[in-house]
Amino acid sequence: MLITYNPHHHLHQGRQEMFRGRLVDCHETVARLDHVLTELQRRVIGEVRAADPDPAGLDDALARLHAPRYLRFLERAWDDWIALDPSNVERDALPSVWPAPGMRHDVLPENFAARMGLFSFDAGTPIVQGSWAAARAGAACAIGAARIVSSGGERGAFALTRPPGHHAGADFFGGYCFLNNSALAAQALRDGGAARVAVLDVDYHHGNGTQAIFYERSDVLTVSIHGDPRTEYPFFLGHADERGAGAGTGFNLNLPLPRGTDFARWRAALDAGLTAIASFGAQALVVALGVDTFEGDPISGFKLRSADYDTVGEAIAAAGLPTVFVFEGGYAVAEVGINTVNVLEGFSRRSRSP
Ligand code: Q9C
Ligand code: ZN
Repeated sequence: MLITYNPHHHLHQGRQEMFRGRLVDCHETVARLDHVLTELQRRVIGEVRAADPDPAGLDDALARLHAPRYLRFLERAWDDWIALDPSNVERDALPSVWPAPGMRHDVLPENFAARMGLFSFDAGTPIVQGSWAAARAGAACAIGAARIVSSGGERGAFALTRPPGHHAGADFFGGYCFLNNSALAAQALRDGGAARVAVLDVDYHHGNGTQAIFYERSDVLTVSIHGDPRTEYPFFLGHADERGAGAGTGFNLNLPLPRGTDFARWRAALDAGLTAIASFGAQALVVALGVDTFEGDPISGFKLRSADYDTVGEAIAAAGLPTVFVFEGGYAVAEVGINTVNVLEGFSRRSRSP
């Protein structure tokens, strides 16, 4: 399989996120991706290549799924933040005010703090000077991986990128995410000729952004296995009764599991998800690959062990679909590389001898 990484990921390096009334060090760090790259050099799974950060048609592809005014906001956010006060260069931009339901979302505020709130849903996702450049190149990485799989060049590809994407919606950031890399990869597979594409989100947290983007569409099935939103982030989406709307009714599947879930129970949910993907008749698959389901993850609550990830990769390969893996969460920094590469190794082995 082909591995492409975002060569600009290090430009996004948030300092602090809001947690229980204080600012704490960001969990979503440059080291996460670096550990995966190091592991990929130690255990060769396939060719590792820097992604083209600015391929043809990138901005059009972003505007297919994201609102133009949101993209303009992200592109200019850092300059607007510095314009408020030049000394802001030493501080991350974080939102602190949001429009509640019933308040106006249609009027674009002139005030920067208000725009930050309009386009976000948490105070855990700092914007820094390089956030836009890193996020845009990351989206390019995911789209590029999908284009390679579409062209039949590879059965599997891995877009190794950060910041992650699955919490980002058409017009909001949050959950460490700005652009929805997994959704953009799914759309690129559609554009490449796959009539039906499935997104399988195995990150610990519900893929609320991806669900929202495709909620009324029948050509993309979204499946997410995650901590039950009654107790787990992102709290306000991800329940089992969310099945899609309009033309998309029946094309969203949520498989919430309680905090503390072990691999046997998680594996049963994976099988249910893969069964749904087979019944849907998917012609291509995107895996939103978060490894924050690991027992040692500092912000999550499932109990998967390192060896389990190999089994996960094998089960995904057994679906027999052209597959694009997109890197999402995983915060047990020392083990993120091993766990991620275990998935890819299981997938590759099973792909070669089905
Ligand atoms: N102190 C992804 O895994 N906040 N995002 C958790 C921890 C948000 C996770 C609070 C977690 C977002 C891509
Ligand atoms: Zn996560």
